[in-house]
Amino acid sequence: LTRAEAVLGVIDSRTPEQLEAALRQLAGGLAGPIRQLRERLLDLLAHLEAGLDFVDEEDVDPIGRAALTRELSAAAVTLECLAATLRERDSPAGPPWVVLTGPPNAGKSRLFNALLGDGRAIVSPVPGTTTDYLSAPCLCDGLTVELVDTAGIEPAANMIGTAAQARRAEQVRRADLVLECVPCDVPPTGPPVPGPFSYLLRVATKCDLAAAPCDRIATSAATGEGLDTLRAAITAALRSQAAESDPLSATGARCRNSLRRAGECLRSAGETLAACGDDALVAFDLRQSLEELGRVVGAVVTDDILDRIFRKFCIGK
Ligand SMILES: Nc1nc2c(ncn2[C@@H]2O[C@H](COP(=O)(O)OP(=O)(O)OP(=O)(O)O)[C@@H](O)[C@H]2O)c(=O)[nH]1
Ligand SMILES: [Mg+2]
Repeated sequence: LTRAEAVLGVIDSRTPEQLEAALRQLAGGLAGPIRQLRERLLDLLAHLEAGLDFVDEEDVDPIGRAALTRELSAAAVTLECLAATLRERDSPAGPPWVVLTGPPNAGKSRLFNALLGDGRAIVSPVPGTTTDYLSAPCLCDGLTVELVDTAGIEPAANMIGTAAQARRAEQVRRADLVLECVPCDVPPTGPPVPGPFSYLLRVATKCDLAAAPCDRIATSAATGEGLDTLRAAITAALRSQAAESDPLSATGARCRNSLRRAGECLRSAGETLAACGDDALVAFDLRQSLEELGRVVGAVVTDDILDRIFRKFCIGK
């Protein structure tokens, strides 16, 4: 299943990074190590089940406690490493870049401060206050983004202005998401920023001073109105962007969940073993764990395990 999805990933990839990720997955990626781990757990389960179901058979040697504990904890460690690899592979190079832009005096810097909850940017009624850009990590609805305040868009009057506009343009180019900030009583006039829809959010500022327009996200850095809505909109736009642009993200999420559940089952198996040592209960947890791993590599547990019991112990021959 992971390989089939990786083939789809190769076809769908739109950037060299996506192609590389898809090719890596196609070349084995996670499927290989997960299959190996699954093999070890299947062996373990075969031993346990054989001990439970075929106690009278002479060639069945029930697995010892110490060996079982050792195997379970080794498998749990391997699983943790796999999950860590997946987390690393899935996380992009850095936090999403969210850039405030708009005309001078629009209230960008005050909004920047309000979203961060501090006063690091200079705010003043004089247009052209911000020249260098400022950036800081900002927590939006559980997602950390890098929030960037920039100079207001205006024709450069001197060398400082030219440098400020160049820096602003560079930040907008680099942005994953642009917040176009315009006071709520002024219609946004600038040309729409190029890029996909989720690249731009239109924000109305200073909504405490005039009635809020309905087609923009209405905010007031003075009263705090609309800031939560803006935070939620930032997170939603970035999440929809990620889902659109990464054809492998669905596979990643699916694998992550299954690996997490498989790990939980193994931990539970270890705890059961330590608490009461009931093989049937340990086997139950192991089976659950295998089912989760099987989901990742697209295999069926029941047939596999039966096949192994009969192959290994020659029962019924
Ligand atoms: N009433 C009110 N005033 C605001 C609000 N946001 C900003 N202001 C005021 O508007 C003026 C400009 O605010 P800034 O945040 O410095 O504007 P800016 O967009 O960063 O301006 P430049 O850096 O010059 O491009 C300041 O006097 C702010 O106090 C708001 O939500 N409500
Ligand atoms: Mg400013």
